[in-house]
Amino acid sequence: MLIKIRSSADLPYSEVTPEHIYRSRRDFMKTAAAGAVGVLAGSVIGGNAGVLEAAQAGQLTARPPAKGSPFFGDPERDPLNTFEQITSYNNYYEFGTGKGDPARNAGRLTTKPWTVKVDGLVAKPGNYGVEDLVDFKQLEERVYRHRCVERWSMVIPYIGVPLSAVLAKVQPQPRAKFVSFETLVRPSEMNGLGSAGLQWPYVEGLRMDEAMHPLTLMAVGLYGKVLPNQNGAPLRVHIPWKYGFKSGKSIVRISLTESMPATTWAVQNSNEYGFYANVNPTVDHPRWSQAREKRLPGLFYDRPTQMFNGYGDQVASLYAGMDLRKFY
Ligand SMILES: Nc1nc2c(c(=O)[nH]1)N[C@H]1C(S)=C(S)[C@@H](COP(=O)(O)O)O[C@H]1N2
Ligand SMILES: [Mo]
Repeated sequence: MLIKIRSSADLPYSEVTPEHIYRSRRDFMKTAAAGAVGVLAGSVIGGNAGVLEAAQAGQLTARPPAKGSPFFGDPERDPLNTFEQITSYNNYYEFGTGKGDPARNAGRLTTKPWTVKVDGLVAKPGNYGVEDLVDFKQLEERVYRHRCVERWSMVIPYIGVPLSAVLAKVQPQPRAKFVSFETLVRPSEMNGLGSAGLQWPYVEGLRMDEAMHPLTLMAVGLYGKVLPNQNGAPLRVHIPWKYGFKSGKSIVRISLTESMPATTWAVQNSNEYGFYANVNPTVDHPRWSQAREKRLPGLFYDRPTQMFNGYGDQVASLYAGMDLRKFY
């Protein structure tokens, strides 16, 4: 069944980086948290001044996270990385394996129009435009820690919707136990396909309860701006308690299945991490310890890695009874 293919040509876009908006908002929150300008924070921040300003500048608008929620993060412990850092140090092997390669090479990627094929165990399979899957009037900001299996980490203010809201549109059948995300393979625009040593397409996936978890985000932007190509435009998932490789970029297919999908990294390096790949300081990579991490732009592995990347309160129950060493 074909639903509809709509062009993404009307996706909002702007070159302006509203980083100052985000920084001032969060600095403001810090002061507010200290009690100094609580009333002002309640009316101005709660009233979403930063997002309004961004809207006037032609940016994506999004509901900011409530202070104290897991979506807000901890500005003291986890200050935001800059837009420059987040968009110049990337893993996106389709554009090369160097950290600067995606920023250098992903500019040629065409993201409009964009079609996502939804298939498998869903009531509404079909080809969807981005705006058919993501309600741009319901965007939320989520400040998430991002932890790569290589031990570097960042703090990123993503914009998106819960993946559960995307799945609600296509209606998984009760038999669906897993969801997988296949990402773009387009040799005419991707220069790194031949040299990365990976099999394409890049496929990652989640168990259904992981996919439906409120932390799991379908991201379409960051820093209030449409997602830069090197970060996975026009849409990528982000699962903040898992190693970064689980968060596939530039998604072109979403499949619902009864059996566990074969995912790129589990197939590629079956001796390293399995399907779940939850951040776990006690399970080392075969070639390095995961006990510590390097928070960019720092140079040293001086931060203790947090179990589930610090999101254990929210997600540990998903894995009750599972063998941590075997599956994480
Ligand atoms: N399609 C695709 N998705 C991908 C990757 C990739 O190489 N190709 N790299 C993964 C890895 S290893 C990480 S750490 C994150 C990096 O996301 P970022 O560059 O936006 O921070 O993307 C993940 N998603
Ligand atoms: Mo990664």
